[in-house]
Amino acid sequence: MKNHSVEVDLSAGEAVLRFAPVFNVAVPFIDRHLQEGRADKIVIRTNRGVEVTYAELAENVNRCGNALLDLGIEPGERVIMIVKDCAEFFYCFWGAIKAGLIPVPVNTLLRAKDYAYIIADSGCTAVVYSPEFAAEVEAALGQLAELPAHCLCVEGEGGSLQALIKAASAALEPVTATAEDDCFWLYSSGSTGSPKGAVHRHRDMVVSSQFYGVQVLGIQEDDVCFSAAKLFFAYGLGNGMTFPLWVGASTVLYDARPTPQSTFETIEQFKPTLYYGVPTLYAAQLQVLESESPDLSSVRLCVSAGEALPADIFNRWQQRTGLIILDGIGSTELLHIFISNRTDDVKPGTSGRLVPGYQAKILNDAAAPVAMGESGQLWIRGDSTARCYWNNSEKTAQTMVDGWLDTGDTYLQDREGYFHYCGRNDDMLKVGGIWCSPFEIEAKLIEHPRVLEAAVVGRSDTAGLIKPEAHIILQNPTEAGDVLTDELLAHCKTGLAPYKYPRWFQYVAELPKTATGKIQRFKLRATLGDEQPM
Ligand code: 3UK
Repeated sequence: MKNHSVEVDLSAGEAVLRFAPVFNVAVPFIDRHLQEGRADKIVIRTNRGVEVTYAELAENVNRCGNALLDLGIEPGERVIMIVKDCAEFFYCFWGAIKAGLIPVPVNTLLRAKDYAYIIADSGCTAVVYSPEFAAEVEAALGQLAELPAHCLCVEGEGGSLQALIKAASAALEPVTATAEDDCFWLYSSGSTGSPKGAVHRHRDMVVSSQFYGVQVLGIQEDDVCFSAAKLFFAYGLGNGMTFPLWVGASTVLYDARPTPQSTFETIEQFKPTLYYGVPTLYAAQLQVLESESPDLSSVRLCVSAGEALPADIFNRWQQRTGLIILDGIGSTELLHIFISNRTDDVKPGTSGRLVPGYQAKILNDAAAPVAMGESGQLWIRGDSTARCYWNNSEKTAQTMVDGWLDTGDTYLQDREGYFHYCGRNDDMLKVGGIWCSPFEIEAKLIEHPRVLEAAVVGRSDTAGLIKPEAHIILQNPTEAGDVLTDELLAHCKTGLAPYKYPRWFQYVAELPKTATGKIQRFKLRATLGDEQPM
């Protein structure tokens, strides 16, 4: 086989992927399009009016790879990317991979404390950030004992990544690698609040693009993708970057916070065929649809992931727009969606059936398979699974066993083969599709001088979506009331990522605990929301 090529063999029914012994994944995703005649096709359009062709993409990927090498970054070293959705995200991510460096895209909504942890944990050589995040990044650097060798702002005069890209050579040979070699990392939040770096290999983006992108979404060259979920999230990375690049399609990038309004405007302006959101955004968009009728006629299919999509949201969206939302479950560790509904096979309120290329087993507490229709812990096997967690052999050994990955989710499979989500096995919450640790919010609340103890649990809002609720014991119970709630809210909003503040505050006299003093969060969990969240 030609170096850096991959064969998709469809003869056996299910696709089999064969990778050339020498394989750098930047070649099939970037350079291949020039050989296949797409040089002049526009691949990226942004809300700032930027348009990038496949030829310009390949050239800037080379320039950026060279710019990073020119700084003295060595093969295998990490480049942390705190970068908004923009063309430079592509240049940096793929330039690093082509040059043998490890790009690590990070959630841009995090705070200085989180960045300080990730920078130190990754042992990165460089941090690249968009100017919007400069304050948090600079504060993070101020908290570190040892600074990374390079910190680069993407934009700006002299010394910025953009300036280095312009000045660097446009010729770069792909570093020799194999499909099994480490390629990029993604951080996922752990229940103790410390994020874990999932180490992904060169083959992983090919596997998710082919099995989910091509075989489930049916993505083709003429599709136009728009992901409201950002590129730093494994979900957005596939939706808005790897899937379109795999088939020579194009993508629309929006670099600010996705609101229902901005999302509808982007759809009207750029006419995507594939639209990817999260349940919270679909719920908010449905509210706007009560009074407005944006033109969504370009869209052939909508996708949802990150948290379970309630059947009610699916039904209302279909009634209002005539479009199907395909719900599927994915994870950072598996890179993308491994159980999904299909365009011709949807069961609203379920995650659907297995994606080709993946296997599932549902185990009881004794690690034995449950009977059909019973719930248990969902384990998944597939070729896009991370090799390990960086620097965390204990967590790796617990979660990744004989090629199987413990998703941390409780699921049941019904007689027709559909998988039903039944909740997490830990206390972690998904809020707007993004991880949220109750421990982290509790720690923030307890910092406040008026708070004696706090327990945070997930509670469903009126749309059936989970948000954090705080149960609080005060130093002085007579202070309970709206004034204090406003003060605690303001306290949480500084120092915590913006989606992490509690939406309800309950002042209580005591918290349910085990004999050993551990808070029994399950006893606090309310299932039905009757009050509007804040
Ligand atoms: C939960 C869902 C029910 C579930 C992701 C698509 O969400 C992604 O990755 P994360 O690592 O979180 C994984 C966890 O999120 N979850 C995700 N989707 C669903 N629960 N229904 C769903 N449809 O707890 C899972 O273990 O942030 C989603 C593609 C790539 C991804 N990384």
